[in-house]
Amino acid sequence: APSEMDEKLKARIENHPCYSEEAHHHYARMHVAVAPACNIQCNYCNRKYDCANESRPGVVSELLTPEEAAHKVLVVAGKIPQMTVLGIAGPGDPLANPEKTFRTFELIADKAPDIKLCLSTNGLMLPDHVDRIKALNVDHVTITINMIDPEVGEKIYPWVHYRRRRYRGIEGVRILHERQMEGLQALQEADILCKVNSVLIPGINDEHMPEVNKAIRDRGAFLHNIMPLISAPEHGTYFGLNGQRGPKPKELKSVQDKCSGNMKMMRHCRQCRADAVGLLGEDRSQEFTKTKFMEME
Ligand code: CLF
Ligand code: SF4
Repeated sequence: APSEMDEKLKARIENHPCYSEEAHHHYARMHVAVAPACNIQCNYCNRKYDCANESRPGVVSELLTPEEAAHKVLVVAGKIPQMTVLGIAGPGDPLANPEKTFRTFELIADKAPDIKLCLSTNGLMLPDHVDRIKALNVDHVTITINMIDPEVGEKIYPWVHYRRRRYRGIEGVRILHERQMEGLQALQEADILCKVNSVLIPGINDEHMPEVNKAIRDRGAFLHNIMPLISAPEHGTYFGLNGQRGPKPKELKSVQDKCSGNMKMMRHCRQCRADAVGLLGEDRSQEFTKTKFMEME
């Protein structure tokens, strides 16, 4: 029965600050920045900064080795008792750095088995790794899906690097799209919870968003997080295409509202940095820089 399903889902998300709106006041998450490489190019990305698919552009997170990351997680968990979720979300794409990402998860699962593991990806390599994700007990995955129509995608992604070859233009976008849909379906089959992030880019994918919403809903995603493109003129660049601006709050809300009749929308995303620590909306990353946490027990 659907209500029984809802109860089960509720139990699975109730202490995840991103997946449950109520939870974000009481439960904290942290990210460890162990994944520097990326395998696609988004037009809105400036690679000097964190991956904008999950994170706030214009922020440079401190890169850690898996061992340093595991040490940091234990230190933070000892100081912040509400810490329930550990996510890997950059600064590049976690699945473009599979050895680093999975090594980090293994170390943490071994030393702190109560911490839930979470992963955010552009989806290109996801189908190859679903078995490993399942085996490591990662039950929450986020895929950033900005389009389901390669003609829209052509305006967002200039190239995709896949199995040692670079594909430009629509050819690359088609691969990305097929892999995202395949990955989504594989997560559903493996019973791994999936949220979809979409970066809203006015004039590019705003009118297309209800179609994206329908496609992901049909393939089992349970939460849709439509995030604003953030342009950052203070860094000398407008993130995006030919000086593309981010949506106004009203524009964002209107697209979220259009999709909200169909599935649960996330509206409390804080576009965290790849080394974020604490409750959503509080940034304690500076308390736990490498020089500081390496000294802490
Ligand atoms: Fe991190 Fe992302 Fe997991 Fe959350 S953040 S990997 S799902 S644990 Fe959350 Fe931050 Fe928004 Fe991400 S508020 S940017 S949605
Ligand atoms: Fe940049 Fe993230 Fe896009 Fe890679 S996936 S190009 S890191 S925004």
